[in-house]
Amino acid sequence: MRKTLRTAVATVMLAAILVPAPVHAASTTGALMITHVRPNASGADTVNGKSRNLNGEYFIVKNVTNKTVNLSGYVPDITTNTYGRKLPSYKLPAGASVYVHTGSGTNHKDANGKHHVYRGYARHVLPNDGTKKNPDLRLKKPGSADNNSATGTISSCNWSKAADAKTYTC
Ligand SMILES: [Ca+2]
Ligand SMILES: [Ca+2]
Ligand SMILES: [Ca+2]
Repeated sequence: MRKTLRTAVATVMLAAILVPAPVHAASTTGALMITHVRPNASGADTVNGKSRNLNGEYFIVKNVTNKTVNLSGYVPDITTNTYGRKLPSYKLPAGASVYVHTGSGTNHKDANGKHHVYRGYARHVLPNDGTKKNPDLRLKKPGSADNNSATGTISSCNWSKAADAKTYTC
């Protein structure tokens, strides 16, 4: 009996060791969670003084609830600046994820079932070098200020130096 228990305990401990713990673990205290980020859009950010591929810079937000959530009013707070725009009105279905693009476009669901919303900036806003801050991006509940503080935060994401066209897990 004792030996069986010991074996069981040893097995559980071994299993715990063998399951790799994720380095990052996205989390949220609200309905929406930042799961991924691509801070450094593919290709040169600027060519001849003009910003390029603004929509190649994005982060991904997931509705972790079992009902539709409107993104309206949620505040992405990039912790190195204070010009964060609220998310637009867009109904994100239960369990679905949305790409939040930096540039302009029409909010929509694509042919592969992926959702996209656009923030309408004329330049890149997510820092390619995220070594100075931790976290680099917070998602705050509606009514919050983009003041680089933690107040109102439901989910956050941190990165360091972002490679070109690389997507990071939050
Ligand atoms: Ca960037
Ligand atoms: Ca900010
Ligand atoms: Ca960072």
